[in-house]
Amino acid sequence: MMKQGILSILMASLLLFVVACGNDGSTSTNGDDGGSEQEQYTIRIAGGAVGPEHSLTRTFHFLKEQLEENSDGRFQVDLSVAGELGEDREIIEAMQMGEVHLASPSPAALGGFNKGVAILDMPFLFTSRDIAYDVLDGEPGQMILDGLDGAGLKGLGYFENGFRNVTNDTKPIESIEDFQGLSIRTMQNQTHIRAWELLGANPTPMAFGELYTALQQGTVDGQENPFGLIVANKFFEVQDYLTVTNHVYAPNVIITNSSFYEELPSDLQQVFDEAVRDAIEHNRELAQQEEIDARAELEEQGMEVYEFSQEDLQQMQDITLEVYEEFKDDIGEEVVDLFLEASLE
Ligand code: TK8
Repeated sequence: MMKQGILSILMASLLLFVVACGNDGSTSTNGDDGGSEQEQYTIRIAGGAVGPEHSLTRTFHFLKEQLEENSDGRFQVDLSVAGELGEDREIIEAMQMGEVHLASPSPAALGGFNKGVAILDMPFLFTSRDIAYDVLDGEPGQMILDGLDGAGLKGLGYFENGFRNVTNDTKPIESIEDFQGLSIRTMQNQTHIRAWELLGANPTPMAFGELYTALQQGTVDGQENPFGLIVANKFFEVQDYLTVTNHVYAPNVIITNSSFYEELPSDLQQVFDEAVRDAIEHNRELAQQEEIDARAELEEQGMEVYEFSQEDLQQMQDITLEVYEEFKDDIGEEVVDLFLEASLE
């Protein structure tokens, strides 16, 4: 009897050992007694550095459920959120090495892999969500996704970070002039740095994970992000003033590792694609509601909220238009023209 127990434990640990050896996400288990071979795939999802309550994090939890349920357990999802796997850049590099299989970094972090990506969060490109969805889900958006192939990445679509607005702890920003001399943290994105220079501020590029501390210690006066992130990452604790500018619609680019995807059996590729499509729809609902709830939360948290007038917004748009001219060659004239035409339709 005793001997039988040890044998089964030995067998079990041997099986575990075999499973642990597979790092490309695939494992093999015997199905039922019929002996049919059902490959199992581990999908490692990196949810990025956004807070645990943010709509993006909640979307990844939803995606995990979809992948596991719709594949009858053949997909096993290992989800890391709230910065557990580092910043966007690190996550992309881990994906290129096949260690991460799904993520949705900001365009800024992908710029080094495909120059065209920089068009995605240019100032005032999308003046409404509907226009953003139409263009991103259309030919222009697909062109950018296809452009990631060269980097061993497969672009799958777009989640929503939202419309970016400005916060600071120095003074109310009520008009363009109030940007003068303010040190504003930006993403590590040349077009954003240039836009803030043109507006008279001192842009300070910095990784997202360092932002809260930089605001707390006064290394920078302010930053710009959607309401949802200002709440989820608690920037309201270290910022007093919020100015509504909606100066950039920020999408997040959903990516996977090309070879991981290609090696999936076709029926699981279908499950994977459908789950991502459902998650995009779910994410947009969450993000839209989050924008409303988060703005109310920021007022409840005592932030002083200022709205830019139409004149100030138009002036901000006119000043930052210069960025399109300056980066047209870098991004690619064809890409810039296609997005501008599509976003004006
Ligand atoms: C989160 C960032 C964030 C972005 C930023 O990793 O850096 O300000 O808005 O979403 O990618």
